[in-house]
Amino acid sequence: MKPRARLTSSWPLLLAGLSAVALSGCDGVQSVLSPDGVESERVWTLFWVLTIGGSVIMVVVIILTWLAIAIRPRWLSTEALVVGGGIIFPIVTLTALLGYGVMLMSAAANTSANQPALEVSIRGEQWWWRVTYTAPDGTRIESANELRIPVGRPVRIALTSADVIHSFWVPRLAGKLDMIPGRTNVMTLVAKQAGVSRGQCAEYCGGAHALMSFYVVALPAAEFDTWLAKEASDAASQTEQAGGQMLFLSHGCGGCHAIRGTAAVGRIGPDLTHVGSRLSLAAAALPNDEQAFMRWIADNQHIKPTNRMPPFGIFSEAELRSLARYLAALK
Ligand code: HEC
Ligand SMILES: [Cu+2]
Repeated sequence: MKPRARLTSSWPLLLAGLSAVALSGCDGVQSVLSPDGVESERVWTLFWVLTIGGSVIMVVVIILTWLAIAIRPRWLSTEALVVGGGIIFPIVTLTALLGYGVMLMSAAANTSANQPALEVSIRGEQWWWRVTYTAPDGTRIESANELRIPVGRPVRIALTSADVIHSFWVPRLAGKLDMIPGRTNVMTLVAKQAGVSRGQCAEYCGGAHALMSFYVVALPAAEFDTWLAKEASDAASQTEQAGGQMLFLSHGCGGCHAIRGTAAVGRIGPDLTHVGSRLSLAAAALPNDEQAFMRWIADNQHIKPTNRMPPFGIFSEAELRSLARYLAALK
């Protein structure tokens, strides 16, 4: 009996440990509980109002139930208490909460910032994100798998899908919004401070759904403008990477990928013009370094099963390395 006694006595400790582990997941780049945007702060407020309010009511109900069973006071069975607590109280509370929730969530996203929104369109594709910015002069700048936004300025994101239903969700910035084929859903968000947050497709969309993520980088406004101008430019020509570029152009990569400023103009896969400057590869499936480029090209079906790029087993180690060097240098 002894071991069991010891086990029982360590339960509280075990539970505390487990909840610490579980709660540590609530902090960080993809957490609703550390909001970084105007919209997500509203979600956070509503979450706590409902959680705390609901908990208080539950505790009161438990106490009343215990009273009813153990002590059976007379006042507990009066009609006034049954009607008041069972009908009037729920109707009033739920109506008030509904009104509060609707009011809170429908508050215009960009009331605080009186400047024109940055227009971005994001298209969900199995299993990555096509991101297109509209520059101040109206030109469209294509990128992929990462969103950069200016701090404090509203960003108006037009969400569409190329195939099935996906869902755009960056918990630290806003609630989720579905990307539905044939429809454009619009989300406006405002980042409150510079930093990196992580988003995830939140609607099951087939094989590699779990590996369809991305990073959002909020930059100070001036830094963002500089970055966008650079993103709009063609890929820098790199004489020292000519070998890698040749391999890219001669093995059909350009049939699916565009690298602006070269003969590669494919539109099936992500635009790679500045792929080396992104935080991750293949929709946050891999870090962004030479090793990852090599692994991705040769073995992507093991890294991200069912993704739409064929693995290229034809390259030698040296060829893979020079391809990787070329791509990593596309900043
Ligand atoms: C049949 C079309 C196709 C061909 C050919 C192709 N790719 Fe891809 N590639 C894709 C698709 C689709 C993705 C997105 C995969 C995903 O993340 O689900 C991708 C992703 C990538 C990525 C990651 C991009 C990012 O935004 O992180 C790199 C790098 C890449 N491909 C390099 C290459 C290279 C190098 C070649 C030639 C050796 C090549 N691709 C050939 C379709 C193709
Ligand atoms: Cu998905």
